[in-house]
Amino acid sequence: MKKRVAVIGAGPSGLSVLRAFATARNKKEKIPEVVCLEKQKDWGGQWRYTWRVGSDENGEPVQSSMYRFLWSNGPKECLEFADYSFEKHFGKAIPSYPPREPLADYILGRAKKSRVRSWIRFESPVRFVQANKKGGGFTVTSHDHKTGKELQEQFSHVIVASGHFSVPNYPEFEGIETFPGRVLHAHDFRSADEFKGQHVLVVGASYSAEDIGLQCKKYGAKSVTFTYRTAAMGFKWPRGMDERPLLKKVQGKKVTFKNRSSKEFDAIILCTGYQHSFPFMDTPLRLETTNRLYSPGLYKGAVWNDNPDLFYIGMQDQWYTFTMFDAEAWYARDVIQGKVKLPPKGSRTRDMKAWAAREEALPDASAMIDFQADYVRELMKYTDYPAFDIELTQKEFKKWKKAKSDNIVTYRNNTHTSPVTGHEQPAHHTPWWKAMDDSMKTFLGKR
Ligand code: FAD
Ligand code: NA7
Repeated sequence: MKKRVAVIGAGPSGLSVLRAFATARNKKEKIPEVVCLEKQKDWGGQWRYTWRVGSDENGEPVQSSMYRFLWSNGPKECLEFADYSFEKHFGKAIPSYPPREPLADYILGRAKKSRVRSWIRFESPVRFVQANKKGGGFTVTSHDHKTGKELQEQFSHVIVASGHFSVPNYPEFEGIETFPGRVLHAHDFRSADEFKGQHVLVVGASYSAEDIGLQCKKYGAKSVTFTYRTAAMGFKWPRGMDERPLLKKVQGKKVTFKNRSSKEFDAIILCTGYQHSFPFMDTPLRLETTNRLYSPGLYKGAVWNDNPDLFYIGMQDQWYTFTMFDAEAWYARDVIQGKVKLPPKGSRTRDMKAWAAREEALPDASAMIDFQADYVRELMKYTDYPAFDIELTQKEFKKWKKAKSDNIVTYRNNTHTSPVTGHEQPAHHTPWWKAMDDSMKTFLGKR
């Protein structure tokens, strides 16, 4: 079968794949036809903010879980593209924790320079991917919303880059149906100022809970109470914020917790994570996993071990993001290009088991950071993805973790050093807690 590659999704992971092929093309390598099928009207994935919740204009499920006033929750230096620095994009060094808009501008800035937009078919959700019974390759069925037609096409390779922070995990709690206020999942949270003057209950103890809770307080909620299943986040929260064990039952406005305390709330926000959901993949090709650092079934975290013409990009729990997607994309590209030869299935399985066993034994966050850094290093060994100072990013991640535990409100005022240019980045003109305007103009300008 002639090589022809389908990429599902034009978010950061899909764009990394397109960049990888464009880089090979620019080096005069012969590359196959690449067709990126994207369900939305435009590129950017999660970073394409929408006011919509539920369905988009075509009736497709809304992808983005991002909200107004979202600022990077980690130092941008730890996600910086090795082949396209922030300084190159903005023409100057910028503070380490940008809001969504400048970050989206950076991601799309590289995509535009890659000259790959013509490879993307927008408003084309993939409905089904099936391995062909004879002759190899895949039959990919997609729907073209512009023509209203369904399309069946043949591809030698499929790369799934459809993200995994869009399908909410909704737990059930006794009596929650009697709650008179708003109950929403983080996926549908759009603006913290909606909760001004309210007593807000946030369920969950991870990134979304931490950030959405803080946002609500920053924009005027009267109080924010977090409720955790396994362990409290344990930060030193500003006044009016506290953490309690998991809620036990809801009776109207009153919520009772496992430690028998109770409180009345005006709104409940479920920050209870997301499901990896690939209903469009035929069962033998479907990744089934929770949010973990080494996804089962994926050799080198990216190649479907049972059929190595299929790849999944960006499916891990993420410390590293864009750099890791790049490392995976370059690796997948070179497998497809025949430059990286895969070992037989038995050795691949052994390699996967070793990584999974290492993941199981990780004692703490610092070890997880090192694990994922080693994973990125491992992939980079095989390709020409440009070198960058990974060791520095490990240090910067740990500095960030410490700063958060020292003070959850001020960590975003810190500065970090770029692993690409080696330059320390400047401080922002306004402390994050006081920075209410998250527009790119204000962020990049002077106060
Ligand atoms: P996505 O961004 O989800 O993109 C997937 C793309 O696939 C979308 O364009 C979607 O429309 C498309 N798609 C899905 N299904 C189909 C289909 N069937 N057919 C065709 N197309 C399809 N990361 C950071 O580095 N820093 C941060 O500060 C940060 N903050 C975050 C805050 C929130 C609230 C969330 C949810 C995530 C955050 N992340 C952050 C992580 C974020 O997920 C990644 O940065 C990145 O967006 C992942 O890229 P992706 O391409 O894998 O997935
Ligand atoms: P995560 O990191 O997957 O965290 C999900 C949280 O939800 C976690 O604290 C879970 O508790 C909690 N959870 C899940 N199910 C339940 C039930 N049934 N009851 C109570 N609590 C529950 O998702 P996030 O949305 O925080 O982060 C995902 C991405 O979005 C991340 O990359 C960010 O950058 C933004 P646990 O601790 O497992 O007991």
